[in-house]
Amino acid sequence: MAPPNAEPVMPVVEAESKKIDLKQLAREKGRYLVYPETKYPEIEEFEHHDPGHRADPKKASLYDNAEKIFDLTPAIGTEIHGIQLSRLTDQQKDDLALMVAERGVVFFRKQDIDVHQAVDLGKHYGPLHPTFGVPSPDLPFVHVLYYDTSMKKRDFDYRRGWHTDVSYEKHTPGLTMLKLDTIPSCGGDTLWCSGTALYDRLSPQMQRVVEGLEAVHSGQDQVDEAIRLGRTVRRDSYTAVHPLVRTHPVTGRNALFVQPRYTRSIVGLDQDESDCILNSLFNHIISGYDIQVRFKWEEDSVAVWDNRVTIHNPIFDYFGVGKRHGFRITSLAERPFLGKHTKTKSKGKLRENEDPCKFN
Ligand SMILES: O=C(O)CCC(=O)C(=O)O
Ligand SMILES: [Fe+2]
Repeated sequence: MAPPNAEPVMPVVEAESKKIDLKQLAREKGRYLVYPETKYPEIEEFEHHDPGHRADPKKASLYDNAEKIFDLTPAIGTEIHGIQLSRLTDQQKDDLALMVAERGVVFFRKQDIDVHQAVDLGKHYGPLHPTFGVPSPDLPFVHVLYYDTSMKKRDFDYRRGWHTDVSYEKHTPGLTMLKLDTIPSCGGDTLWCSGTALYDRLSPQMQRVVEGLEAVHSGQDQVDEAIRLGRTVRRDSYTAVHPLVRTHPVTGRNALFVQPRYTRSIVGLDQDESDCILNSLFNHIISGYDIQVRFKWEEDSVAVWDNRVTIHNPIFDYFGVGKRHGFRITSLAERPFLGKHTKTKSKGKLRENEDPCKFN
């Protein structure tokens, strides 16, 4: 482990890194991840300019060039055929940001994008989130997923697997992409739930209750795990306070922003009161079958989701079946805020929240 007072250094820029083929690495070396002894500074505050603001509302750059675009469920999930993420024009990148904001998650198949191109694409959407367990020290923003048959099936409470990525950060992720290049013969699907639909279907009274609340999100269990395994703890703080309802800056829609993985407690309530509200909201996610999509991966599929308006849950049913490998690139967006004027689908028009816009 690095000494506790090691100087934090900013992760280096990937442009200078050597080309690396992760699929080949996974095939030849197995679990190839490294855990560099590097400390990172706190993620600095920044102003987020969402590329979705530059999008064409019709997203013609995608519709006019794809072979096929179709929705997987009414509430969430769209699949695009005939477009390579490795060759998007700037307009297509911006239109994709809007489509992902509106549909929650967008899927692509047979993608040739490599990890270096994915890092470049991710930077279009915001600063990248540095992670633990990387392919090499000069690829600090590449979150690797690797599981094979040597790994023991864990007892896992799937209800608690629902999460939005790294919500313990002050700036939480917006557009996030995951490519899987190796998949087991069956199993390993991933579920996404629409946070927008979760908010919309709360009663107006409950919407007002949750709109007035903030929650503590914590990644302390990841820190504890790093300490247990003797790895460097990258930063000092893994806790943030966020509103329970956040507004998407481009669509103006509100989304429920809690999940069992990282949301710990509601500010100002005692633990019993907080548990009562949070458990009820977690059940709202778990039982929302009609506002979830379940994706069956193929080799070289890519999922692109907006972590501001979705909650996801990987299904670990494939231990003993085969290897599953890929990488995730996570672009940070604005600090979560509850806007003053927001759109609700149920009413189909602008509604003014009673609370002032205190999170901006
Ligand atoms: O394994 C998966 O399908 C998703 C894992 C996950 O939660 C992520 O990459 O953010
Ligand atoms: Fe995740």
